[in-house]
Amino acid sequence: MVTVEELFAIDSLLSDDEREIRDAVATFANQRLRPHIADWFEEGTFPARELAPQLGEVGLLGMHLEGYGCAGMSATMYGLACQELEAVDSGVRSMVSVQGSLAMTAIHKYGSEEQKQQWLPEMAAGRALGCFGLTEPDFGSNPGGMRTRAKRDGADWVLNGSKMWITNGSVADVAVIWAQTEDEGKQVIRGFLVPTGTPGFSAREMHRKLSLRASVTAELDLDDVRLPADAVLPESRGLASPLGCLSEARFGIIFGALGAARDCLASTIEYARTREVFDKPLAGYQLTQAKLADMALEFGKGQLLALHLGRLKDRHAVTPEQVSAGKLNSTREAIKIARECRTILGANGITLDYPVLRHANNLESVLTYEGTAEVHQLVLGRALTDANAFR
Ligand code: TGC
Ligand code: FAD
Repeated sequence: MVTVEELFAIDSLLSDDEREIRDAVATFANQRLRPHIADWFEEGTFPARELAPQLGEVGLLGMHLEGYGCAGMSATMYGLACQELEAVDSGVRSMVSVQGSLAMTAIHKYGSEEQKQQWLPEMAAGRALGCFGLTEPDFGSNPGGMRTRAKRDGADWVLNGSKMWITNGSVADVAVIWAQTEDEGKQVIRGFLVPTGTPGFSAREMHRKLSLRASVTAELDLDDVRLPADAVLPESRGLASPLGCLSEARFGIIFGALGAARDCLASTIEYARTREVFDKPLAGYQLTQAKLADMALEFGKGQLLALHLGRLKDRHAVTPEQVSAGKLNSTREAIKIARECRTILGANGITLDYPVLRHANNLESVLTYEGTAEVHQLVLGRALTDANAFR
């Protein structure tokens, strides 16, 4: 018997260092997170602040960034780490993605030296948490239409607006807020670092989620939030700035979503081998085997694509369209795998005793955030035809 990873000899494509990092993250995730995840999901809680220093100690926060206390690992290593975290739960990977790929990356790419020195070492250690406020109630897929405004008042900036669906929003110390500014008479989107204790900033945790329950999601309100001149990320200019951060987080999801799929497959195969129906194990029926074979094939193809994109990214040669292709493929196939696995588990599949429906429900969010599946189809369609079908 082989695992789905052994079937495709995935380990043979990794270096010793890559396997070592992956295994260390898997050990951490299985020992510290997996025993609690079903309870966190059921309760709709995630102890982000308690876990952050532990994730920081393992080097998982801003793992792919250089300097400022960050681990400076390769893109492929970061992807493999995301996969092990998401094999436990998409909420865990989400917390790490938002901290490292979004909030820290925004500061690393577009911040001043003072901003980097102030925030990055604390965030890498998990002593400070960040969030990334791009989406608004009326502007999700089309963030370029955002209504949040930052206006000059003397040397200060004054921010007004609201953000929605913001991961880590109500537990963050600093919010990276994207806002429209007036620059020489032209509207330009820029990023601002908003310490969450600033008067006029408020965050309200969102409840009643049926997906990503082990993750903090919040609405943010900015009501005349007055910030000093140096709160702006000086190198941020235009929608390309937040989108540049999204490319980093989307890359992590290419690997991550396959971790959830792999976990579904592993628990389903184990179940099918022991569950007896009509007097023999479910695994011995052709219909079950056809399902497992097709799912394993999609997992393997997705994993090979993820590694190919990781290698391209490590050579600084990956394009946003290639990242879109990977994000679309991994999330779409992972959710199909999770739902198909659920059928094999029968009624047991609808409980939290097995990870399968939890993963499937989480993957609804993963399919939607960081660009919906349709947005990535349109990105690929535009690249293939030169025709923009967004508008
Ligand atoms: P468009 O004209 O296509 O682009 C505007 C400028 O941005 C550049 N660009 C990119 N740069 C870097 N990386 C990318 N992926 C980029 N995509 C585009 C582009 O070259 C252009 O640059 P310039 O210099 O010419 O100005 O803009 P558009 O308004 O037509 O929109 C394109 C579209 C729809 C693809 C984009 O708006 C989009 O990606 N929408 C989806 C929004 C999204 O993904 N939101 C995610 C919010 S964060 C989140 O969900 C966190 S979830 C938690 C977790 O990660 O776990
Ligand atoms: P909409 O944009 O309203 O889309 C609705 C439907 O219309 C989708 O099917 C979409 O594909 C489709 N659609 C949109 N445009 C087109 C088009 N041109 N042609 C055809 N179909 C189209 N955002 C942040 O900024 N920071 C975060 O930390 C964050 N965390 C999140 C956490 C969770 C759990 C979730 C669920 C979301 C999070 N988001 C975050 C928001 C997320 O990025 C958005 O939900 C996503 O970008 C989609 O926006 P929307 O929900 O407004 O959907």
